Amino acid sequence: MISGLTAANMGAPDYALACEQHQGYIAALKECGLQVTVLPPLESYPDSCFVEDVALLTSKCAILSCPGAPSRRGEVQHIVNAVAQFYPNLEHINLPATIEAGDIMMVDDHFYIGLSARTNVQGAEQLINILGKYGLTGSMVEMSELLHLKTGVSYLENNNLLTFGEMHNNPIFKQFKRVEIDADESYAANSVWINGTVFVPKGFPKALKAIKQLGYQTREIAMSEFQKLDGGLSCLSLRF
Ligand code: CIR
Repeated sequence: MISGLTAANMGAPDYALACEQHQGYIAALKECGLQVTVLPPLESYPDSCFVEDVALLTSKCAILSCPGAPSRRGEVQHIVNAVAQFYPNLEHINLPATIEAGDIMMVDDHFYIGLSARTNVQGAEQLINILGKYGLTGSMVEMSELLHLKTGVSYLENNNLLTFGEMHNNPIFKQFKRVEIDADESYAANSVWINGTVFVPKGFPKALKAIKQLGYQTREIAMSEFQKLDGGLSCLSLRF
């Protein structure tokens, strides 16, 4: 990440506060009309709260990822049953392809796939092939500065994108209305549209104002402890 305040210099997360923030996140999703399945903790995989990275849930199928971080690969097998409850069509990404779904941004039936340190070209190619079987499409996005694609870009529906850093002037996004998030609020570039309300991490007033100016209802979500682990707001859930 390239903003001044990074996970590396924010200190260790407070576990009790992280649990409280996780409960707040779940409550906010429910209050916006979602049914929420909460998975049991996986103590042997400390990054497993970032469930977004291990699966891509589309309108037609679910695709289990193959994380680029070796320490996270074992998380995938633990989410299969939960995903299978909702999806008869389960697909898999297989090594040497790697992909983390934080690198995938859905815009209707199209999926932008960031080529990051975690997601390689083979991963993107396997994913695009799978999507094609279901009438969905994908395209690759070059990137060099961010952990995941959605660290720096979020689709808020209605052709609106939040962008940060290298994503702002990327020509692949030129057809969107792009709202640039300042470097000192870069963490808020990962905000999430939930049934018409945009969830924005708490504590980023310029980003919040810009999103309100787009005409959205907003809801601030306390995320400080997950930010310390490089986890964005979208990462804590799989939404479909
Ligand atoms: C990791 O490095 O994998 C976790 N500490 C953070 C993952 C955050 N996930 C995301 O941005 N989609």
